[in-house]
Amino acid sequence: MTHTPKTIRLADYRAPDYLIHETHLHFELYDDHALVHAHLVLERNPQLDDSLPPLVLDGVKLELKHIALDDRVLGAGEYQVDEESLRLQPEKNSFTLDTTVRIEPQNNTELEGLYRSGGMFCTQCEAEGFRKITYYLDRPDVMSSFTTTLSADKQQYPVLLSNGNKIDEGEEGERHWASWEDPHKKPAYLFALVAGDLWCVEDSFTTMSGREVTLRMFVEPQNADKCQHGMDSLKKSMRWDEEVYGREYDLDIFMIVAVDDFNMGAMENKGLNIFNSSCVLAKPENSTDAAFQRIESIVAHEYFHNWSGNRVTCRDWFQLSLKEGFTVFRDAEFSADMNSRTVKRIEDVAYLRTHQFAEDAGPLAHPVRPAEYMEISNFYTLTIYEKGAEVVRMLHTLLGAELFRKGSDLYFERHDGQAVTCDDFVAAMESVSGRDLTRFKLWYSQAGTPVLQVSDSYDAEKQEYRLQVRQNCPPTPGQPVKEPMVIPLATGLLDAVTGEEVRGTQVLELTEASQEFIFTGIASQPLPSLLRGFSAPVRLEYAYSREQLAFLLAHDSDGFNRWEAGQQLAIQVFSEALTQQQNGQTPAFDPQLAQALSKVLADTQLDEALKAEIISLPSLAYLLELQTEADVANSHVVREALRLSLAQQLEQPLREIYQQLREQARATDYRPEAGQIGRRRLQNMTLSYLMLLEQDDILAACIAQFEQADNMTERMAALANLVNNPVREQAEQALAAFEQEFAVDPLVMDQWFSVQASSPLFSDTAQIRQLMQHPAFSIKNPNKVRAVLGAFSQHNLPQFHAADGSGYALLAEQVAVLDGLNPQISARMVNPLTRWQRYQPRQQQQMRAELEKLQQLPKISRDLFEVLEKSLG
Ligand code: B3K
Ligand code: ZN
Repeated sequence: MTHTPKTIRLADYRAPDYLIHETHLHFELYDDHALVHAHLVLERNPQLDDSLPPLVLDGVKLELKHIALDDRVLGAGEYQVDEESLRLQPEKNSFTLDTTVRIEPQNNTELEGLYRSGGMFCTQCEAEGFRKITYYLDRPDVMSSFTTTLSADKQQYPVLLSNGNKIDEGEEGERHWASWEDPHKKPAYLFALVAGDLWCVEDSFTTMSGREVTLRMFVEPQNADKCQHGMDSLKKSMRWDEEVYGREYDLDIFMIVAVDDFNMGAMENKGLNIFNSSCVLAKPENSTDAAFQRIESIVAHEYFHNWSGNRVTCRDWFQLSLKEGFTVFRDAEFSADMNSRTVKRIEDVAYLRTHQFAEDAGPLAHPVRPAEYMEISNFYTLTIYEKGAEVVRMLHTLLGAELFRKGSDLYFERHDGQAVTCDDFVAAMESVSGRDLTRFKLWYSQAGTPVLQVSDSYDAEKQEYRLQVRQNCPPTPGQPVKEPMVIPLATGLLDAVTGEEVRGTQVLELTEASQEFIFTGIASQPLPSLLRGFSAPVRLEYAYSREQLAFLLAHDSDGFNRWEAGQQLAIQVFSEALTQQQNGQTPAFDPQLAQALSKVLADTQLDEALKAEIISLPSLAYLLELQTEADVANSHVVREALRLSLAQQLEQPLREIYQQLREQARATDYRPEAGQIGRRRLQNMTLSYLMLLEQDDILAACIAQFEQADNMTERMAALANLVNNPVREQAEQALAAFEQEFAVDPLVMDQWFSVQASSPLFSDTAQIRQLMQHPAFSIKNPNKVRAVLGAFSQHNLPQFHAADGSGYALLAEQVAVLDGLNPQISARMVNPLTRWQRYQPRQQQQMRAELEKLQQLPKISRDLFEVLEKSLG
C-alpha cells in the first residue's frame, strides 16, 4: 500500500454500470505461472440511462498480455491500467471483451485469488479475490453464467475441477484439460477451481424430489481414511435443509476439496466447496470430539449457503450478515437437532459473550450491517457472524417457528437468483407476519451490547408480580447515542419454595427505554428465570443472591438457565475472592458454590454433557471481559485457586465419576455422537480438577489414559493435563512420544503446538519462540500460525500479558512478518493488542507502543492499516 486507503460507504452504493451476462474462462496452469484467458459478454445496465460511461474493471497484481473489444485488439492508447483497475470506453450497449493475463500462483502467499497449497492449485475469491485472477466487475451484484476450462500437466494434476458440471475433457501430449459449466448465475466471489493429484471419495444423495446427486470429496491420498465423517455430515445437512427449510440441492454433483493452506474454515463456492483440511478431515485416532463437531457444523454451514448466500446472495459487502448471520443461525439449529440443543446453546452463548461482546465494547465495534469499511476482509467478524445469527434468532423467537419458516420460504422465492439486502430479508418476515419490524432493524444499524437492568416487586394482597426493565446501550465508535431496541426477553417464574414453575416461558417484548410487565394471579413471591435460552444478545443485570442462584441451578426447568445460574454463582464467588487477592488478603471461597456443584454431580436426571458444562468455571477470558480494568495476573491466580478448592471439596464424587466414565470409555467403541461426547467431556473435566490435587494415583491414571486411549479426545485431554500441571518431566515425555507418533500428520501437529502454546505453566515467550523454530512450523501456513501465536495470545493470557511486555513484543514482531506475507492473517492476529484499553496502565502503554511501532512499518497492508488506525484512533 502506497497511500492512505479510502473508506467505502454503504451510503455511496450505486448499481453497476455494466452487467456481465456470460463469463468464459480458460486457465493454462504451469509450475511457474498461469495464463488466464477471459471472454466476457457485457451489457450496459438496462436499469440505468442509455449513456455509455467508461467500463472500469477490477484487477490487482495482473500482467495484461492481450485485450480485445468485440474481437478488435486494442492499441495502447485505448485503455488504461493502474494498480487496481483496467479502464476502457465501450462503443455499444452490448459487447464482448477478451483479456489474457499472466499471474504467479506459486508466489501468492496471501492465499487469496489463485494460489498453490502443497502440490495443488486452488482458489479463494470471497470477498475480493477474483480480481487477483482476471479483470472483472468483482462485486456481488454482478451475476454471470460461467464456463471454465483448465489445462495442466496430466501427471502432476490428474484432477481438474471447477463449479457446476463437467461438460468436456481431453488430452494433448503431456497435458490434459477439462471444461466445466455452471448453469446457475453467480457472482465472481463464488467461483472456484482446483487442480491436483487428489484421491476421491464418492457417495450419493437422493433429494426429496427423487433426483440423485453425486457427492465427491477430494483429498490428498494420505487423507483418504479421514473423509467418512465429513461425508456423513454432508448427507445429514442435505436432508435437514429439505426437512426444516424445504430447500433442495440444485446441481447433479456436489464437491468438497480439502486444502492445508487456507485463511479461514471453508468456502461455499457453488458446487465446489473448498475446506481448510482442519474443518473437514477427521478420524478418531487423530481428531478430537471438538474437531468432529466442528466439521459437522462447518460442512453444514457451507452446504446451507447454497440457498442462503448463493441462490440468494448479497447486493454489496455491507450486507455480509444477510448470508452469514442467517447461515450461522441455520447451522446452529442443525447442530442443536443433531446433538444436545441445550449444550449447543451454552457453547455458542459462552463464545458470543466472551468474544463478540468484547468486540462490541472495543475500538473495532461495528453494527451487524456496517456503514463503512476500508478493507472488507476485516469484517468477517464475530459481530457479522455470531451477533448476526442472534439477530435472526430473535426474529425466529418473535415470530415463532411457523411464521419464520413462511418468511424464509417467501424470502427464497421472492429473491431467487438476486443479490439483495438485509432489508429484503426483514421485509419477507414483515410480509408473512403483518408486523412492522422497522424498530427491530436497529439491530442491524446500532453497534454495542445493550444492558438490561431488571428489578421486581411483589404485592401479596393483589397477588401481583411486577418486573421493571430498563435498557440502555453504551456508546460505540461513531455512535454516541442509541435508541431503545426491540428485545425479546423470555421469562419464566418459579415458586421460590418448591421450585415449581408458576409461569411457563413467556416472551416479553421490550420496545422502550423503560417498561413494566405485570403478572397477575401469582400466589406468592416468585423467583424470576430471566432471558431463558439467552433470548437476546444483551447483558442482563438482576440482583440475584447466591442462594437464589443456587436455587435456580437446582430447579430451573430451562436447562440453559440452570447452567447460567451456576455461572453467575461462580462469578460472584470468584469476584469476591479477587477483591481479597487484590487487597493482599488470601482469597476465600464461599462454599455455596461447591455445595451447589456437588448436587449437580449427584443429580441422576442430568446428562453428562450438561454436568460437564455446569462444573466448568467461566473462562479466564470471560472473567476478564467482565472487569472494568482487566487484572490478568490476579484473576488467573484466583481462578486456579478456586478450581483447586472445588477439586478438594468435590474430590470423592469427581473420583467416582472419572473412574466410572473412563471404564465405560475403555469398554466402548469410539463414536463421535452426542451421548459419548458428553461423557468424555465430563470424564476429562473431572480429570482436570483431580490433577490439581497433585496425587500420585491420579497422575498415573492420567498417564495411563494418555498411553492407552484409542481416541484423540481422551489422549489430548490427558496430554493437556500433563502440560498444564507441574509435572514437566512427564509432560515432556508425553509430548515427545506424541510428536514421534504423529509427526506426519499436520493436523495433529497443530494440536501438539496448540496444547503447549496455550499453557501458562509450560510456555513463556521463550518457549513460543522455540516452537516457531520447530520444523513442522511454518509462518506461511495459517493453521500453524493460529496453533502457536493464536493459542498463545488468546489462551495463554498470563504469559501473553507478562509484566515485562515480552508477550506483546513477540506478537507484534510476528504480525510485522505476517503482514508482508498474508495481510488477512496479520490483521487478525494483531487483534489481542487492539484491546489495550481494557488493561492496567502499564500494560496499556506497552501494548500501545507495539501498535505504534507497527504503524511505522515502511510497507503496511490495507488490512492492518485499518485495524491499527481504529485501535489507536
Ligand atoms: N464465506 C466464507 C468466508 C470468506 C472469508 C473471506 N475473507 C466462509 C463462510 O462463512 O462460510
Ligand atoms: Zn458463511
